[in-house]
Amino acid sequence: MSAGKLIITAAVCGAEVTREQTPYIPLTPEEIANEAFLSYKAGASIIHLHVRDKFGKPTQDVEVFKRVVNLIRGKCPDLIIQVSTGGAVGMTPDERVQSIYSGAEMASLDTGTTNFGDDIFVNDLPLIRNFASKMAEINVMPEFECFELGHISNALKVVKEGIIKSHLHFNFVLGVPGSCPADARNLMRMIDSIPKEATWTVSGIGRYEFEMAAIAIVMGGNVRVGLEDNIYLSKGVLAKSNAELVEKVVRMAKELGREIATPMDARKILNIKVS
Ligand code: KMH
Ligand code: ZN
Repeated sequence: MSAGKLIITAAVCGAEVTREQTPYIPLTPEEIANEAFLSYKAGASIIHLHVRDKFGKPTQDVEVFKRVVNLIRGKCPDLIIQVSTGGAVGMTPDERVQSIYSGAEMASLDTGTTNFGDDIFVNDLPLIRNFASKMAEINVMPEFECFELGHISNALKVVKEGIIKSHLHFNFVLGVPGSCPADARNLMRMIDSIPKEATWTVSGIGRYEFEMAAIAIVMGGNVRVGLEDNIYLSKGVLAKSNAELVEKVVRMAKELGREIATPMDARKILNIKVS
């Protein structure tokens, strides 16, 4: 099978990871933008973006998002910025959706409710439709975040309802405690459930990050890595930067004969114009 270029997404910060878990998690706008830059230099073409407040806690404040989006654009204008509308568990929908008004061209759209460790991450259909309509209104492209097989059905339902007109791009998030386990058969089932013209990426959580990446590289999918999903470069070795995680995927892809997409390549594949 000849696969196209590999889009690498770097999820540089997330909402949950703390300095106690790793000293390398970026928290301030400058640190987050710098990690985005280093990831871009390493081969990432999309940044999945969460931001933190001045105490290092997750926030969806649009002003903070705007600040980080502008800082990133200043360093790497062609990089695709995908803001999170997932935020953190317990945030209200209104709070979560603010991020789409930050000037980014893409946003995550979580298409179903799931257990999330001890918590429940709530994404019912009215919320999904609401976020999808708001994104469509301002031409922000969604990436469907699917933690379970049924989340693909929800995404396709919203597409069928005509709310989404953009290219269909899925992210299979596998290995969140309490949600769908990260294994090859589960991933295959998800790949088989999306339309032929859609593209997909995989986020293997924790120690599954590189295992899932390897499968995506050979199956013609795309890969998300980053400290949001996994803080280790290898067993017991903390990644000192998101760039180290991206570099590892680049090495794996090279060994397996897959070329890395530049941000402009990724824009072409996903049909996203330069902002
Ligand atoms: N922080 C998680 C509860 C997303 O960015 O869209 C949700 C999340 C998904 O990270
Ligand atoms: Zn996220």
